[in-house]
Amino acid sequence: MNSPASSGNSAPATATATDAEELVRKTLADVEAFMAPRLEAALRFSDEAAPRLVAAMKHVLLAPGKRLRPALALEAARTCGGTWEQAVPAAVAVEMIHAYSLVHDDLPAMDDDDLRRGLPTCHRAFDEATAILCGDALQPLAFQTLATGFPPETVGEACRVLAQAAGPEALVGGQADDLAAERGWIDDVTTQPADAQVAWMERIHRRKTGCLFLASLDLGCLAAGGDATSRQAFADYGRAFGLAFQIADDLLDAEGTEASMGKRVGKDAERGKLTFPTVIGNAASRSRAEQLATEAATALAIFGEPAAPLTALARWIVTRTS
Ligand code: GRG
Repeated sequence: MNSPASSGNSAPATATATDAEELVRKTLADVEAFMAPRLEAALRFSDEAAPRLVAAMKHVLLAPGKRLRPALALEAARTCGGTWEQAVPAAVAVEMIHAYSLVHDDLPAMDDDDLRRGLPTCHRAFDEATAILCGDALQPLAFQTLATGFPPETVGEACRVLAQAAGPEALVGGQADDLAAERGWIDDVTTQPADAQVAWMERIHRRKTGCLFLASLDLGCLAAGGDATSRQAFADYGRAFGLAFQIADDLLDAEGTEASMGKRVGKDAERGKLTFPTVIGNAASRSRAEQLATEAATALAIFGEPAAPLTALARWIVTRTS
């Protein structure tokens, strides 16, 4: 299967909410079926790779995640006229960076979690040192995947895009500031006015979560030879998508169950952490997330019908239950 187009995955222009949900369900199921053998293939090594390390990498990378970042990369490629196959290195690489960040985030030194994707976290299933090394190994492997899979004309830009999204101004910087606030290493943000608290949260999440969504879309677009206008449209979609995702994640942490989420919930409240629901309330959070989903959909209007799965996905991330 090259793309969902070949499996009839498209929605009529007048799609109802149920049609849109069905489209997302089918798209994510297609993405999982498409990605599973490719992720597995990406973890085949010579016997120079340590068996316990490889087992840990398989435990985290092949665990049942939603594959949102691969879905964004694959669908961005298809939406701007390419195929899923062209975006495989991008999709595999972003899932590797995401998986590493989850492994390190779950470590005792950070969030200290026991459950991830419905399975014991890496340091629980193996041990702390192996979990650190597992994250360490997934990072360079992501860049090796891009370096091997992208054509010479775009490989440099692809590596730059991912490095920036995973680096100190993005994923790691957002995580570091989040930790600094939680540990009291910086001034207490919770004493500031509500709009300053919202601006703080948006700045954290834009870097910690949003940048990797943006990179997934950008790499998919780049892989398909998308032009500057397409890249800008995906950037606008991605910015709104990322924030909508985070607000929904905060709502799920407040309202979801461990069984449906496959991870511990209620952590934010337990730690007195700033979240959109605690600062602006559940109803305002939900309506902001819905408004962002609309903004995301609008950004992709230039693509017309081919953007239907990404448009539906932006709506689904705010109504999801896991
Ligand atoms: C350790 C450098 C470093 C960064 C960690 C990813 C991350 C940054 C922290 C995870 C903590 C967290 C719950 C963040 C909220 C958003 C998020 C990334 C949720 C997990 O992503 P999903 O829902 O997960 O796409 P699956 O498992 O479905 O892939």
